[in-house]
Parts: sequence; structure tokens; C-alpha cells
Amino acid sequence: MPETITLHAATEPGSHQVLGACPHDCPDTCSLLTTVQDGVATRVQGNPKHPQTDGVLCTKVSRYTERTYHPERILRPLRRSGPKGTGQFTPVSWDEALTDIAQRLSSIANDPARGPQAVLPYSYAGTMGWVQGEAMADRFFNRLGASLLDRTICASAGGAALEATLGAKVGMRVEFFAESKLIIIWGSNAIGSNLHFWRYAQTAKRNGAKLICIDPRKTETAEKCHEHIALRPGTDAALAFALMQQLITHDWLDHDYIARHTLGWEALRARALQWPPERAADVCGVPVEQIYSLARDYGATVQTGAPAAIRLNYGMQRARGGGNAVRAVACLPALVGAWRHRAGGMLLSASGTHGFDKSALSRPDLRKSGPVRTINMSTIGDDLLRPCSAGFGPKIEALVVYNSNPVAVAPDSSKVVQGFARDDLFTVVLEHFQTDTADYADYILPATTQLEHWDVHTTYGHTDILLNRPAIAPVGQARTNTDIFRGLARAMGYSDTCFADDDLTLCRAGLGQRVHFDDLLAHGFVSLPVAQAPFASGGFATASDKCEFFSASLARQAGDGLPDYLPNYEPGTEGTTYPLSMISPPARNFLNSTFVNVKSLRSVEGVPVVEINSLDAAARNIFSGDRVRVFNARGQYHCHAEVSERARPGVLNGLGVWWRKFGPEGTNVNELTGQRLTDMGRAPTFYDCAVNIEKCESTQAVAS
Ligand SMILES: Nc1nc2c(c(=O)[nH]1)N[C@H]1C(S)=C(S)[C@@H](COP(=O)(O)OP(=O)(O)OC[C@H]3O[C@@H](n4cnc5c(=O)[nH]c(N)nc54)[C@H](O)[C@@H]3O)O[C@H]1N2
Ligand SMILES: Nc1nc2c(c(=O)[nH]1)N[C@H]1C(S)=C(S)[C@@H](COP(=O)(O)OP(=O)(O)OC[C@H]3O[C@@H](n4cnc5c(=O)[nH]c(N)nc54)[C@H](O)[C@@H]3O)O[C@H]1N2
Ligand code: SF4
Ligand SMILES: [Mo]
Repeated sequence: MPETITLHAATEPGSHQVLGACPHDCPDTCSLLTTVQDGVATRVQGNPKHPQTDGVLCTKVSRYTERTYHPERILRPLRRSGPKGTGQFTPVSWDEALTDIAQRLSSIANDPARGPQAVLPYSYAGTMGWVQGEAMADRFFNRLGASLLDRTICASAGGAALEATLGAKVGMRVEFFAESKLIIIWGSNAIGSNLHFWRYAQTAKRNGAKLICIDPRKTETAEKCHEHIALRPGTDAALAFALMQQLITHDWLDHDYIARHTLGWEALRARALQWPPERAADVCGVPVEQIYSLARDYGATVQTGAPAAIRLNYGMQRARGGGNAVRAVACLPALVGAWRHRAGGMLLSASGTHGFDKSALSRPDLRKSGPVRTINMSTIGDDLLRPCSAGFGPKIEALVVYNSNPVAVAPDSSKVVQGFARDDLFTVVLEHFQTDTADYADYILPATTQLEHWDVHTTYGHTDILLNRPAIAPVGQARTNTDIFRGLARAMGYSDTCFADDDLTLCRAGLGQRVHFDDLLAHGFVSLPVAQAPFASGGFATASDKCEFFSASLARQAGDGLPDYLPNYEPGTEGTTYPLSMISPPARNFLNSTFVNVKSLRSVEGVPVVEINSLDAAARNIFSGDRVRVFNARGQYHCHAEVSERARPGVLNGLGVWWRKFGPEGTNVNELTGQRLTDMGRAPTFYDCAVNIEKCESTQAVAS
């Protein structure tokens, strides 16, 4: 019997289960099974029938009902009733809110002195769904003619590096890591942020694989690997070149693969030979024996015909030379011919595997011709403070924020806050909660969560496509992002028929002919047909069809087209004003700034902490639990010290992007991070940040 599909979740009495997809910015994109009792979601579990999920979710998302029914969830449209940032709001009707917002946006767009490009959308991956992500929002902003947003805040340096080297964001299939004999986990705390990959790595370990972790921090993952190389932040390219030098010296190379499937070998060889392990050991701050041993493990494993695999995550590309570092690492599998095996090669992102054309969703044709200004989301702090000028264009007069919390997550918070606090800026925030960003809104519009709407999800960590069905009716007066943009389009008087498309129509439009919607309805997921070993016989997606050690297109922009080691902007040098480097990797129980307000998860994380090595702590008379001030010229972050060997000497680990309002003195770690961009991909340099730290004498130590 064909099923009748309705837009809204059934609210009939009794208990049933609904298939969904995890919306979060996480490579695992799990299949969810939500139990609904009398219209109320009572439990969210992993779907045991989805192989990638295998019935297991992370702790965060198993608490999804606590988040959905949170007493502080925003359930009505709110209008600001106090000064910006003080968080005072008054409920208004949807009609009132949409009419007033449309009027404000129209008056900016229709004013010749300002124009539509004075309006800026600001969004990222609060949900990674196609439909509640950009679909209707893109249509709306295209029709309006708003400025474009360059969505660089997370992955664009690594993405650009993959595209330059392999031709696309493609790599090994994650499930085949289970068959690898050597796994290098490079710039990734997989246990915290890529749990389902870690399960495959565990299978490999049980079958005799060696696991090596390369990370400045001694993470939970590093502890469970056979080896941990705790290099200085931003020095990965130096390490990769020393590995190449050793592969060359010992002739652990696949000459046939190099000759047939790579471009620029002679030049890369010459560069690599400048990196004897001693030089790299000095730059990376690691014992030289570790480099010799890593090279032996990698070279010798592949020489015996056994598969060797590298799992990169985004950690290494958040520094000045991040793109070059990813490029240097991405050369390694081609040098040893690791790609020949389906359990060999590397994986950073699989998002380019799918190749769906999203233009049917975003409808770029709605944009009237004319030059379009693009604003980089990573420099929103500076850009909100820029006046109108010939180079910049109109001052930003209106911001519509959805699926993102920039006041907490964007670098250089003091600038970001100053921008959001502008009295002449009109800000609309679509949210579940009154986040740090929502505190600065003129209007907060209540949005539905993943349990309340339809969506389609592809992923960057595996190669399935998933459907999310609504399990419950929208809570309170919450509306889907799509519905909010439909309503705004109506209030603006846009009559284009595409603004009448409902969410099921959008789901289908995105899929095109490639995937049958009925299959997704039946199973919740479909595996896309993908090669088992994408580059076993070359076939890279570059212009040359080869793995491009040398990239002509990069050479046209700057430099010599080869990867190189670029030292950090802010190495944190002993004897200078800011002698310590700080990295700020994710907290395990939060997802970026999402879940910080979920009590059960926040109580596991405790208080905002900075991990500090005992040597650095002793030099400053700092003990675990002390209130400390971490500072640089940009600002100061008040938090608590945790003296820990998880931190290497000279490096502080400022864990997690806390909501500012939950941190001492209303600060979070992004008070310290800067707006300088990476070498490739125009991305932020969150982990390239020099600081100093001192104990706050005036405050009592707290137990951590
Ligand atoms: N629990 C949890 N999971 C998450 C997230 C979260 O916030 N919490 N965030 C999600 C998001 S948005 C993303 S983009 C993904 C991936 O996000 P990533 O940021 O890649 O996540 P991790 O793998 O946790 O962290 C990267 C690791 O790189 C290390 N690192 C920092 N600097 C360097 C360096 O210079 N070199 C090397 N080799 N390592 C370095 C850090 O110490 C950290 O352990 O994870 C997603 N999953
Ligand atoms: N210092 C430092 N800063 C970082 C990082 C770091 O490692 N260190 N990581 C960076 C990275 S990798 C990333 S990806 C960015 C992440 O930055 P963001 O994409 O801003 O991620 P979140 O902080 O998770 O905020 C997402 C918001 O979207 C909302 N949301 C979720 N679903 C929906 C929906 O359906 N509709 C609407 N309207 N809202 C929804 C959530 O409630 C949440 O407040 O942060 C970056 N910032
Ligand atoms: S955050 Fe990641 S691991 Fe957790 S449920 Fe979502 S996809 Fe799975
Ligand atoms: Mo991210």
C-alpha cells in the first residue's frame, strides 16, 4: 500500500517510531529512530539498520529530547524591548513580526543610497539539511539581491587543498578503515568528533592494525592509539615533508604510481629533500626518533603490500598554512601507492562524492544580473564595522542569521560584539534558543528542530543520503526555516511560484533523478553508488587527471604551485609578550556552541577550562581549578585552569566554544582568536593564536 505522505507529523495516540537523520555538523550523519508516545518524542536512538550508525549515537544527540523540550526553548516570535545585548524581548504575533521585518528590509533594499546588498544572510551548519539549510533562504536572498556570504568558517582551507591536490573533496570510504593495517589519525579527536570512524579504527586495531595520532593535544583518541606525536600547532607540513624525505631516502616509494598518476614529482622531491627529520623535529618540537619511526611505519607497511590509511580532520587547517599542510599530507598516499588498496589512502571529506546539483533548490536564476558583493563570514567582526566605501560597497545595514551563532563562534569576539551592538543595524535571528547572537536581535523567530520538520541530508564522512521525517508537530509557535522565508517572501510581495513550494517538494527537487524518494521513505537512507577505491588506478578529478603535487592553478595565484611549510602568524614564542600558543578544539559534549545550554551535557563539561602543562603552570603559580585570565592584544578570556599533561609545554588548550553568557565575565575563547585568514580557502585561523595566561588573584579558586 503506498503511504500517504503529509507535511506534518502524525499526532495520533499510541506509540510509534519515526526515522530521521542527525542534522549536526558532524561527519557521521547518523540515522535516527525517534520514539513518539501520544505525539510526544520520548527517546532518540541510533537506527540499528543503518550500517554507518549501527544503532549507536553520541551522548549529545541521545539527549535530543531534552534539547527539544527545553524549558527555555523560544516558542513565540519576540521583538527587542531593551538595549541590544541585554536580552530583553516582548512576544509578538507572527504576522506583526513578518510584516515589520519585510518593511524594514524593503526600505533598506529600495533606498538607492543603500540597496539590497546592504542586507546580509549569515548562516552555517546548525542544520546540514538541504531544505532547512539554504534552500528557501537562498531563493529569498537571491530574489532580494542581498550580499552573498562566503561560508568559510570551518572547512574551506582543507577543502581548497583537497580540490587542488585530488581534484575534489573525495577520499577513502570510511568503512574500509576497518581493514587498514596502519591508521594515522592526523588532526582529529575521533572519539569526540567522529565516533563512527573510531569504531572502524577499533575493528582494525583488534585485527592487528597500528594506530598513530598526530595532535598537539593528548586527546582521548591520542591516549588510545599506539603512538602519539604531540607536535606544535601549525607545523604539520614540516612533519609531512620529513616523512617524504625518509620515503625518498629509503626508497619506500611506488615509482610506477608516481610516474603514471602524479604531477610535479621532481619539484616535490627537491623540496622534500630539504627536510631531514632533524629539521622537522626542531620545527615541530617532537623527538626526532618519532619521525623516523613514523616514516618506517608508513613506508614499510605499504612496502609489504598492506594498506595504510590517514584520517585527517579539520584541526590542522585552522592555522595560517592550513591549506598547504593538508596539501602536503595529501601527497603522501600517492607517493607510496597507498590508494591502490580500498583500505589505503586518506579521508578528510567525502562531501564531493555526491555531486548533487543544488541549483533547483537555491535558484540562482532569481538573482537579477549585476555585480554581487560577497562577505566572508570569518571576518564578520571587521565587516560589520566597515563604513560604505568604493571597495567595500554599502555598509551592512541588516543581518538575517539562521543556523548559526556568530557572536559565540566567529573569531575576534570583541569586534563581532561591537558590530552586533550597532544601533543602526537591523538583526533578525531564527533560533531554537536565546543564544549569545539572539541577545543582539531586533527580532527572534522561533524555528523548528530536527524532530519537527522534513529534510534531506548528504554527509561529509560517509557516502549515504538520508531522509529526516518529522516525528512530532512543531513545538509552540515554532515554524520551519523554510516556512519563515516563505512568509517573508509573501510579506515582501514576491509572487514567484517557487516561494509556494512545500518542504516535500523541496526534498524531491534536490534529489532530481539520482535517488528515488520512495526508497528514502521506506528505509530512511540510501547508499550512493561509489567506487570502493577511488584512485586505485589514478583518475583524479584534477585538470591533469593526476594527483597534483604541482598545481598550475595555484601557481597562477601565487607561489610556485607546490605545497610548502608556512609558519604560524602567531607561533607563541618564549620571551615575547604572548609566549604561549593556544588551540581551541571542540568539547566532546557540545557541538560547536550547540548543546551548551543543555544542562545534563553542560554538567559533564563542568566549567570553561583551559588545559595547561605543568611546566607552564608552575612557572605562573597556577593550579587546577584556579580562575585564570588568558589574554592577548585582542581580548581576555576568563576561565578555569586545568593543569594537565593533555597540554604540551607551550600550548594551551581552550576547550569548546562556550556560550559567552555561561562563561565567567561573559567571555569565551573567541575573545582571543583573530581574523587573519588561511593561505587557501579564505578560512579563519582559530588555532593560530598567541596568548599569555595569569591567575586571577581576586577570585576564589573553584573545584573543577
Ligand atoms: N563532539 C563534537 N563533535 C564535533 C564537533 C564538536 O564541536 N564537538 N564539531 C564538529 C565540526 S563543526 C567539525 S568541523 C568536525 C571536525 O572538527 P575538528 O575541529 O577537526 O574536530 P576534532 O577532530 O575534534 O579536533 C581537531 C583536532 O585537531 C587538533 N589540532 C589543533 N591544531 C592542530 C594542528 O596544528 N595540527 C594537528 N595535527 N592537530 C591539531 C586538536 O587538538 C583536535 O584534537 O567535528 C564535528 N564534530
Ligand atoms: N575558537 C573556535 N571557534 C570555532 C571553532 C573552533 O574549533 N574553535 N570551530 C568552528 C567551526 S568548525 C564551525 S563549523 C563553527 C560553527 O558555528 P555554527 O554553525 O554557528 O554552529 P553552532 O555553534 O552549533 O550554532 C548553530 C546554531 O544553529 C541553531 N540551529 C540548529 N538547527 C536549526 C534550525 O533548523 N533552524 C534554525 N533557525 N536554527 C537552527 C542552533 O540552535 C545553534 O544555535 O564554529 C567555529 N568556531
Ligand atoms: S552528532 Fe555525529 S555522532 Fe552524534 S548523532 Fe549526530 S551524526 Fe551521530
Ligand atoms: Mo566545523
